Amino acid sequence: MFYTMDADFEREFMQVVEDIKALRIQGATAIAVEGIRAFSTYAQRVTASSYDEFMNHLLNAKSALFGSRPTEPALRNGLRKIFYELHQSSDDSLDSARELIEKAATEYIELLKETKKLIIKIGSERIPDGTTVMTHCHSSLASETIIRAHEMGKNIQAICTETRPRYQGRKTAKELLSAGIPTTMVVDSAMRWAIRQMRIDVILAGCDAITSEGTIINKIGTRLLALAAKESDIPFYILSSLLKFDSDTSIGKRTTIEMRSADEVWPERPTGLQILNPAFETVSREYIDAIITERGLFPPEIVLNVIKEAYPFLIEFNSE
Ligand code: RUB
Repeated sequence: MFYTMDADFEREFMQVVEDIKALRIQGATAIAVEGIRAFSTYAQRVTASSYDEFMNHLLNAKSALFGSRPTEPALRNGLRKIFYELHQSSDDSLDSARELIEKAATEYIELLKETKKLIIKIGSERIPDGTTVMTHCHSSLASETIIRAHEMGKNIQAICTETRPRYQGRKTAKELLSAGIPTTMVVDSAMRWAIRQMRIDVILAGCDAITSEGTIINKIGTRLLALAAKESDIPFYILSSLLKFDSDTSIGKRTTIEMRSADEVWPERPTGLQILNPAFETVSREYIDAIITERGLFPPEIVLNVIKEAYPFLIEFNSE
C-alpha cells in the first residue's frame, strides 16, 4: 500500500492501525484520538518529491485508518477535517501542508478532549445520590462519568456487563473498582435479569455513531439493554460527543456495522459452523431518554439540529 514499506515511521503508523483493529486501542474516543495523532505524525515524517506524491501517501494512510474500524465516524470526521483544510489552502508547499495537518490534528484532538470533559460534567450531575448505575461494554465516557459522580461524594453502586466475545466489561469493572465503587458484573444474557432483580436506577451507555435520524450505534447488546430498560421504565441515557455524527446518513447511506472475526467467538469451532460476530447495533431514538452531549442533555429527535449549529463542517463533509 505504501511506497516506502520498510521505513520505521511507516511501521509505527501501521502498528497503530493494527492496534485499533485488534482493540488494543478501544472505544470511539480513544480510536479517534490515537488515529488522528498517528496520521499527523506520519504526515510529518513521510518524504515526497512533490505535493502530489505527498497527497498520495496521505490518502493511503487515510484509507488504512478508515478501514481499521468501519463504525467509527469520530475518527473519519477528524481525517475529513484535515483534508478539508488542506483543500481550502492555496499554499501547496510540503512544509506548510505539514504544519496545517499538525494544527488541524491538534485542534481536533483538543476538541474531542474538551467535549469529553463537558459530557462527564453533565452526565455526573444527572446521576442522583444513592443510585445503582448500569453500563455496558467499555465506554470511557460512561466509566469516567460514573467515577466523577462517585468523586462528587455520591453513594454509587455499579453494574456492568461482561461483553462477549472480547470482555471489554472487565476493563470497566477494573476502572470502577479501582475508583472505589462497589461493582457487580453480570454475563450479557443476564442484562434483563439484572434490571429486574438489582434495583437499577439509571443506565448509561456510550456511543460509536449518531445518525441523522437520531439513532445511535453502540456495542452489540446495547439495544437489548435499552429494550429491557423500557420494559422496566428505567432511564436510559447515551453519552456521546456530537463529533461521532455519521454525516453519510444525512445523504441516505446507512452506517456500516462492523462484522468481526468468528475466531473471536470460537477459534476451534466445528467445521461448517457459521458464526456471526457483529460488533455494534443500532438503538432507535424511542428507546433513548436523552443523549448527553457537549451541547447539553436533550432528546435524540433534535440531534441533527444541534449538530448543524455546533459543527456545520460535519454536514459539509458528506461530499468527502
Ligand atoms: C466500544 C463501545 C463504546 C463506544 C464509546 O466498542 O461500544 O461504548 O466506543 O466509547 P469496542 P467512548 O470495544 O468494540 O471499541 O465513550 O470511550 O468514546
